[in-house]
Amino acid sequence: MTTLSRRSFLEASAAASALAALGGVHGVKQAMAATAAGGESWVKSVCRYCGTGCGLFIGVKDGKVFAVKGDKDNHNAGFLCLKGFLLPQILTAPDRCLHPLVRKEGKLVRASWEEAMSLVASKFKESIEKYGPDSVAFYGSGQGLTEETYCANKLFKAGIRTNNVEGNPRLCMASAVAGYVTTYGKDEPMGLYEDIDHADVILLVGSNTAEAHPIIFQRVVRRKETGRGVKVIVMDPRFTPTSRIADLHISFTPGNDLAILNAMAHVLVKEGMVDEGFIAKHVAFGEGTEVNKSFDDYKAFLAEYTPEKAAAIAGCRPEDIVTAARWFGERGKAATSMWTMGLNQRTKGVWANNLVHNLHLLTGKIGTPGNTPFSLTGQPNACGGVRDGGALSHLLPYGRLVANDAHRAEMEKLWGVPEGTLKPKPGLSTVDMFRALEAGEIKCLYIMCTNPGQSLPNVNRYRKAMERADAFVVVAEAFHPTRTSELADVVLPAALWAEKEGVYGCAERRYQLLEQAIPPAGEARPDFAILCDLAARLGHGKLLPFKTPADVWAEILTICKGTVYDFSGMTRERLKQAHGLLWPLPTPGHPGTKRRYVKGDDPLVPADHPERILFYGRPDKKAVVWLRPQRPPEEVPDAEFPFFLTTGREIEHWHTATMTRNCKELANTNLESMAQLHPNDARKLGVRAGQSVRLTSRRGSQVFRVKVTDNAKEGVIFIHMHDPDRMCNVLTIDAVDPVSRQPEFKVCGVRVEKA
Ligand SMILES: Nc1nc2c(c(=O)[nH]1)N[C@H]1C(S)=C(S)[C@@H](COP(=O)(O)OP(=O)(O)OC[C@H]3O[C@@H](n4cnc5c(=O)[nH]c(N)nc54)[C@H](O)[C@@H]3O)O[C@H]1N2
Ligand SMILES: Nc1nc2c(c(=O)[nH]1)N[C@H]1C(S)=C(S)[C@@H](COP(=O)(O)OP(=O)(O)OC[C@H]3O[C@@H](n4cnc5c(=O)[nH]c(N)nc54)[C@H](O)[C@@H]3O)O[C@H]1N2
Ligand code: SF4
Ligand SMILES: [Mo]
Repeated sequence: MTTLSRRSFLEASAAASALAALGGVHGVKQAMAATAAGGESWVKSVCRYCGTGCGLFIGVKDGKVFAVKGDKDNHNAGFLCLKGFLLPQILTAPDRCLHPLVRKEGKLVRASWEEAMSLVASKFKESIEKYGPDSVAFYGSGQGLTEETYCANKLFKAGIRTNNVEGNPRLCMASAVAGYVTTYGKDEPMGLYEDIDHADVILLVGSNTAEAHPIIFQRVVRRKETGRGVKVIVMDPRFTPTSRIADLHISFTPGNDLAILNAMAHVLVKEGMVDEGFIAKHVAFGEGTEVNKSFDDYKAFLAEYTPEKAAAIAGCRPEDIVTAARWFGERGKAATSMWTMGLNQRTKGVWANNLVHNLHLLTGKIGTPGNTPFSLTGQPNACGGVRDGGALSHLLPYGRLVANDAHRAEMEKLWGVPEGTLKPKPGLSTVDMFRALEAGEIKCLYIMCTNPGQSLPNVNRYRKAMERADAFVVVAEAFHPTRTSELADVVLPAALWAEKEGVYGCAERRYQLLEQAIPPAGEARPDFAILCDLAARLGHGKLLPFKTPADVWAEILTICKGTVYDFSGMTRERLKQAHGLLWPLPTPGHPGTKRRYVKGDDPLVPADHPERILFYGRPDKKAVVWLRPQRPPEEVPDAEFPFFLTTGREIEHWHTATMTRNCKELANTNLESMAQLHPNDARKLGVRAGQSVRLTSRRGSQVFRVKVTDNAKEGVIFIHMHDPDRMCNVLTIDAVDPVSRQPEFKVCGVRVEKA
């Protein structure tokens, strides 16, 4: 047993009391009690990385995190993937940002919190006074805690009075949001992970689940191994690790799966696999933005999407489309579909989402075990903080809209601000926001928990915008330097996962509490505390009067009440006890909701409703099958730029790798972005593995080494997004979906030259 020396006891109690001032000491107290007793303690939390949201326990000894272990009582049944397992290493990384930095004479130099915060406040104040509230903006993240994102949203929309509140979910989930909203009237999936265990056919479209959601993939594999005759269909241009378990893999030219999805619907209708009764009761038909079509109109629309025609457009085999439709549509078989960025990061992303929902609505395969259209969320809190919490430029919390008079009036009342405080016009969406920075219209930008200097499309353009002499850029970051912090005027050191407490909401409407395990490193502060400080300095302290994140949560429970998200029964105490809770959960005694819209499960469906399902999100209580034509991506290869470029992830790294490059097992594994070429393309170009090539698009140029791999599709080059030194986003296109405003990271044209 270790005895605590007087010195370390003093340090420990000083740290604890400093934290008590900032709040969130529950876990710390627990850990310190254990430390004082010489033992180790295990603090309940959630993985920092993907939207799978695996539950885990953080092992603390001597005030340090020494390990994590999976939570057996959570949905992940105790399993974690490698990234999750290696989380402890990020906390003590040599490039942790430990104190504020302020740019002086072109260089970022160490400053006190007081100096940094008073500079930030004075710059924001000056800009607001001189140029108005819309001259400032907030750019947040699906990785921020719910309480943090809520505070930022409230400060900017109700305090500063600008709707310029955005976040990286615009790059990620915006098309899924708009897909759910246009089809069902409200955002967020209706199913849950458990549906995988009941599915007979699993359609993975535009999702490299094996690498991006490993623990969900493991569940898919388990279902395939243990269920009888379970079929997995993968639709991805590339032959990914996910496609290795596929019973059917449809590869096609990027951007053309709208034709395939419509052709699947064509086969379902033609072969009588639709559920006429379900359609009559629960489905409406629409085109454009109007819900004014009939089933017959839809059938006429589908007539031209024969499998042959779709296959010719997409470059796949017609018989594969027929097989996919038959497996999906077979009566009595449960169908779950899951999709991610292959559909969302497209200029036709919302339409692609609608087309997946169409398949479920036509067959009635929705809302029963194993039948669900399930968008996989990318980030650990894109659902909880940004989507549900309404921290995008057009949203207000919990399903409310900026442009809706009644919603604004309701939020003004709830927030106790005068009528007319909230502006009716949506703010700028991400790409437009950075263009406004470029144009000098936005003068001050607060960036929190995201690294846009690497992750934006056509990134050099927006890096220049951040570098403008008259732009004041604040970056709250846990590491330095990053490709964004290097451009900042002020860097604020942020406490990291395990160093603060708050709620994350993952893909299946599951909210869970991350407890604090250790004090923040160095002078780092939780984003929550930084935002409260900023609010006070800007004269909006009354709006963020919170002492602890738990205080924020208590307010949030009053804001969600009565909405379709209602989780007002999810008290902090319950979250502490539970291993994740699924909303709606409107009373303290409510068990939570497995399947939304379903009678007997979802508390918002009246118990005496005559049908098994009620799509209460839309005024007519129906879901919409949309007539969405095939359209090509914004930029397709031509003589000058003859290759498709597509970008995405690999299993070892997380986005811009600020965290994963700090794990020794991952640092030397696959961090370098390489141009992944099909062997035939390599031959044609006369290049070999390891040689350097220069890739050029209409926007930029970058040298990469070549990787020759059978995973590639001929004519399509894949580059992962993780490498800060070789950024694929120098090449990507910043064209956006007209509805969701999400950029088309997945498709553009490039040419290749030997370098
Ligand atoms: N290891 C790891 N896991 C992560 C992350 C990470 O950085 N690293 N990030 C998380 C986040 S935020 C997200 S959003 C998710 C993303 O998860 P995924 O979307 O699964 O990952 P991506 O690699 O971006 O893209 C998926 C696939 O889309 C395919 N694709 C390209 N063009 C098309 C097309 O036109 N149609 C179709 N159908 N597919 C196409 C690509 O070939 C690629 O294999 O991952 C999450 N999980
Ligand atoms: N080419 C290409 N580009 C893409 C994509 C793609 O598929 N292809 N995908 C897009 C998608 S889906 C996404 S989600 C984005 C992700 O892009 P980003 O959000 O820019 O990437 P991350 O590396 O996750 O950045 C999170 C940052 O927050 C910091 N951080 C960690 N914890 C904390 C904290 O508690 N507080 C604060 N203040 N900072 C913290 C990390 O160090 C890191 O620098 O990338 C987008 N960009
Ligand atoms: S699957 Fe995602 S949430 Fe689960 S351990 Fe891996 S990275 Fe973390
Ligand atoms: Mo994402």
